[in-house]
Amino acid sequence: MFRNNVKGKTTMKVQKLLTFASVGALMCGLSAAASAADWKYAHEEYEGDVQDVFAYAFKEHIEENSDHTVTVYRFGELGESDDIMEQTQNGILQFVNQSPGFTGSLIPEAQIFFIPYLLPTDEETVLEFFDESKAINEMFPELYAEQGLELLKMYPEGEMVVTADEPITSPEDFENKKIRTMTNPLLSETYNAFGATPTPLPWGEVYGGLQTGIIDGQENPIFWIESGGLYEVSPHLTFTGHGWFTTAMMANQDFYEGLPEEDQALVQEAADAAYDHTIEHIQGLAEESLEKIKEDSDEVTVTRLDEEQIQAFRERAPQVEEEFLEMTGEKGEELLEQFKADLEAVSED
Ligand code: 6CS
Repeated sequence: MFRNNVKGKTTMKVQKLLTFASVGALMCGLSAAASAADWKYAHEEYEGDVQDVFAYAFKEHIEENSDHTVTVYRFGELGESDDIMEQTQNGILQFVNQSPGFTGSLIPEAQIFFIPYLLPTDEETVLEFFDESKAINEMFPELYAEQGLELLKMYPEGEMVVTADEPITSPEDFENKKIRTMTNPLLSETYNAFGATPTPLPWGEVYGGLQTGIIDGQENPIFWIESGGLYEVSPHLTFTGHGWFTTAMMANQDFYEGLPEEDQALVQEAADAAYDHTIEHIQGLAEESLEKIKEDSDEVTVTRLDEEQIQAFRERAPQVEEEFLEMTGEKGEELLEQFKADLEAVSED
């Protein structure tokens, strides 16, 4: 893992140079790559993390069932999340995994995942929702298609947990706290509503920001708090129950539509296989990661908000929902309605 926080130490300058060099190399190899059918796939995480597990399961399925190969690029190899999305839209990469946390400016409706307390905390219900939701499986593909992207899967990575320099039990505790958010406007609204000062930053600046006190906290799933060593520099963990880290895996649509039918089917099957494998992988992952954190640090505290404490945050959710509707108009309203209907359907079982 990246205990020494490679991303924190790598200066932006060096990272940009690396990105430039790597993208240049990709472009030079582009025509050869197309005929050799070596598909390039970038994601936002590190070796063994959830998006990496998905990517390697996808690669394995493709390579076991065809002559094609898949080259996987992890965080930092080709730049930040925004860079790999741009490279995919430009056709330099064929596949990308980008979390809606960074897709907000491109597809404002993808910010729906940041309306707090919309998704339940119960893992089984959430997994059933992703499997069966019309909003996820039918409406989102249309929204991504408008941006030249063939959405192959959306999947949850884990429940969001807040880490900070002090335990957070109420909106008052968030006062004057600079909380790092992924770079989408609605997530800033959520933390505004929660009483904090939202500070949108790309991932590469988070560990260093916490270490130097530029930010006072952040949110992420437990596996990432563990694998990134975030608890070392932000040791007070609070389960607020307000949402899940969700992500999306997709292809450049021109590339996908240009594939022969059998290759399109192969890609769909590989995405299905990777999804099943990843869903299995995430079950129990948060508990395991929390154990590792507790074993490694005496400083860490874990706070699970009770119903009354949660209520103080939950009652601030409607203003974020309103903001979402303002940002997304009719399309967002339709999506939200379907999202809620799909949630109700799985919650009733
Ligand atoms: O907080 C972030 O920016 C990162 N969190 C996760 C779980 N995956 C990738 C993302 O960049």
